[in-house]
Amino acid sequence: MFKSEYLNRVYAQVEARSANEPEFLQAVYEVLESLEPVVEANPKIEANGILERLVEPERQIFFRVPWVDDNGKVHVNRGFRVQFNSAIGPYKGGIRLHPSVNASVIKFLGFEQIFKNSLTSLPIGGGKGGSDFDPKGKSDLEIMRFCQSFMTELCKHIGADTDVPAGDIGTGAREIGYMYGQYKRLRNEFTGVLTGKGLSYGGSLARTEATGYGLCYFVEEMLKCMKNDSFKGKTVVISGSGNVAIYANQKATELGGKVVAMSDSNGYIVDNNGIDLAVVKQIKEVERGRIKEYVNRVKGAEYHEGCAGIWTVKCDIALPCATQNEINEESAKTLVKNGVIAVGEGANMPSTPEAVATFQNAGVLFAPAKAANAGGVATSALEMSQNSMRYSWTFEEVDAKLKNIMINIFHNAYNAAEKYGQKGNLVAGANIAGFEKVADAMIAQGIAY
Ligand code: NDP
Ligand code: 2IT
Repeated sequence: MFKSEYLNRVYAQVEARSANEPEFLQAVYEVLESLEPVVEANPKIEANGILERLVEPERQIFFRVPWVDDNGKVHVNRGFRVQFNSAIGPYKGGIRLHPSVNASVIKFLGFEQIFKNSLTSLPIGGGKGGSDFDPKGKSDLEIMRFCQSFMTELCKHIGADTDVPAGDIGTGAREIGYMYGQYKRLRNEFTGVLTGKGLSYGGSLARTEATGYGLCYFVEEMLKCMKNDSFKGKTVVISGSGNVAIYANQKATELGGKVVAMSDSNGYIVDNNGIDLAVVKQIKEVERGRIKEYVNRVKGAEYHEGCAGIWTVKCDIALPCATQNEINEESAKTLVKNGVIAVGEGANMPSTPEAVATFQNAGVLFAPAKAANAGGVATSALEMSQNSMRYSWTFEEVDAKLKNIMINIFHNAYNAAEKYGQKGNLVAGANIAGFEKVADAMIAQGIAY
């Protein structure tokens, strides 16, 4: 529990209301813990009920998504959009399509998005959405029918100045295209209502690469400033083999690292010569296949069943880029024993609280998700700017802005931690730096009586 009576009261209420939402409780607890010194130093936070308001979404929309498969059978999934906080801009956050999606998962993601989006320094509020629909094994037409049905309801609640969804697990360019087409049809509007769009209809160059690239820019800056080191010559392990993992691999390699392992939800591959990313891209992006196929195409590579085993592969830098709670205490201890020097979270909340503590106590540099993976949403906000201007920047222009944003996020998080007596603790620093701007805006905008 916390030292502050106020924090205990706020958390007790969240626990009572969300007893069966473990991921949401986990995310809230971590932020409240970081904010303890800020709340003590600034009585306006309690006086304005900032934390009670922050932990309760402004609006939650849960809806039925009926769709028909290729055999004419009717299916019903559940759709979610949680509009968490609009103090500093329109709600902004991805759409996750995965069978594990439920209210707890969407709420933890939406809650974290508030602070992440604030850290980007761009004007975007926090939101998240998704469905328990499983895209695996579905035909293109089934995906299209699902996306159209999903958007038929979602379109009533979003808009370019209200709420701007984007990709996440299971939602990439194909799904965004189908959703955008349906929104346009229903509303007769060509606006920047979604980001991660295709380049031919308003997408931004470098958005596809942004999360993975941004993660590596952040980790490179962290290594430089906190250890006088870099990616050069380092062995890197990256979990996942989706959008974030692929472009993290590309940038880590470009910066001089050697990526020796990647995974999907079934298992992981190890290639001590350095993973051939063109082969991974062909399997995952073009064929939508399984990662184990890699060993049939690249000599000397190994495949192991079970995705958690990837953390037993010896490395200097670990970049979890798959999903929440994928690194537990045991995996963290194994990474530390094997000499890991830095961990950068590409996925959202991939390390359990015990894993985070293990890394921090061992002196491993730890880049938390809210800060380290903010490059994706930052570039989404750049896509929104370009759509508003009806203009587009070059790849180099967007990439340069992204790099600058990531470097600034590192320094803002580092400085905030130092200011509150927690030098080097980027978890605390990211939560505090993200929070301060949102709290200021909430105080300035008053409370509706
Ligand atoms: P993708 O759908 O492109 O890829 C997800 C990858 O993670 C796949 O390799 C998938 O394996 C694996 N994975 C998914 N769920 C699980 C699971 N339950 N257990 C083990 N492995 C799993 O998603 P993204 O790359 O876009 O997202 C990855 C992470 O990054 C997520 O946490 C997301 O929230 C976060 N993120 C994404 C951003 C973006 O711009 N896309 C921005 C910021 C964060 P399989 O194919 O077997 O399912
Ligand atoms: O978790 C995330 O930040 C994302 N999935 C990206 C959100 C966005 O709006 O680009």
